[in-house]
Amino acid sequence: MSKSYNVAILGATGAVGRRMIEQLAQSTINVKSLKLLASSRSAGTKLEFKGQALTVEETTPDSFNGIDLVLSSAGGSVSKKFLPEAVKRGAVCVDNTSAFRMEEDVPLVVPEVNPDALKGHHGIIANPNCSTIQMMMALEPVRRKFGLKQIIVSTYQAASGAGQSALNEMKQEAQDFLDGKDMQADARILPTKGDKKHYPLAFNLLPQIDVLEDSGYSHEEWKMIHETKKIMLGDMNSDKIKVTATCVRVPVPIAHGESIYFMVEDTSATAQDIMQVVADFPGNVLEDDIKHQIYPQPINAVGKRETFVGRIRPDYENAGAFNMWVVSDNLLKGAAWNTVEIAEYLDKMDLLHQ
Ligand code: NAP
Ligand code: 3JM
Repeated sequence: MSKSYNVAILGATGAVGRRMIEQLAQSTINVKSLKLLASSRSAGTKLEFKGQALTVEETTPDSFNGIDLVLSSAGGSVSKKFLPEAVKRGAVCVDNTSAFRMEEDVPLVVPEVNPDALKGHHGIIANPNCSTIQMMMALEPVRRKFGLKQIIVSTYQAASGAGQSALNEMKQEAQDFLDGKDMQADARILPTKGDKKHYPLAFNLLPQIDVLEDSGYSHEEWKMIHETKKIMLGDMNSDKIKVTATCVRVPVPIAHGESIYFMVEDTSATAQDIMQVVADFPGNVLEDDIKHQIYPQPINAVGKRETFVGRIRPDYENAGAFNMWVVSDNLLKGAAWNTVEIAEYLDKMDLLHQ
């Protein structure tokens, strides 16, 4: 008989939090009780878990009394404020935000890729950024078999990655555009909430995700580079794999796309070999049949836990280099499902305790 747990979801009313409730209901985790936490704004809201209506509560440090497992997705500052309180009270926290990802004693985990990193946890486990996760799923099987020297990635990131309010904003802009109205006035959140200027996303592309840094890169690009090194090599600053990224927000509601150019160490690898290892990796679906125009598309990935990979082809001008196209639901494998899957691994590995 597996253990049962008192679980709390922090940020339960958000785009990710609502999917955490769904994914937890479908998981192998034996839930003794579930507490739904958010801010005072949505305290009193009722949400359903396994057919039962639960009332959302305002979060306070004492919300975590008696909780074994916290699934957290309410933004970095909320995690920084509350997760140490939850850990103090004995809970294990799986955090979806970037708050703790780069701390040395915090494992950064994609369960199919580096499950053993969970063994070193001290109460907090970080879920990587959505764009990093799907890239790790596509490239880890390649790294294991052929070695990886370099990754050059351009992302095509869905509006929902910036939260429910960003998705609503894009839909309003699209409506206004079609009605012949000015859509500039609707832009209040994107490219990123805290920044000085806001631009419409509907019928547009925004090459800024998260804040822009003095280096010239956006913080999202920085995350992809350093999270990749921490997950694949155990060192966020390793130079063993060179990584660079361009992150772009596109007017797609859900599911991120990525165009990935990569170089392997074993130059005898063929595109067929790459397809084989990608297809054999658990959690991946190879959709690569150019004769029949089969390739991954966001509209087909929505609601799925898998990572979809296609358009795998060699760079005929550069031995050992390839291109691929990767799509996954940013709210599921990129966030809620990867978090719940980490909790399933912690349970199975008997690590759901401090
Ligand atoms: P969202 O739709 O805006 O939802 C935000 C959630 O946080 C809501 O439940 C909100 O509750 C809650 N919240 C806000 N301030 C709070 C506070 N002071 N105390 C308690 N709860 C508070 O955003 P989302 O898309 O679900 O994303 C949430 C967070 O998850 C992001 O900020 C990000 O850090 C992380 N995330 C990670 C990934 C990833 O790549 N792994 C992807 C997406 C998001 P109210 O209803 O009360 O406002
Ligand atoms: C994805 O702290 C915040 O306001 C959230 C910003 C955010 C993050 C983050 O940095 O945690 C929005 C969307 C992420 C992420 O996963 O890195």
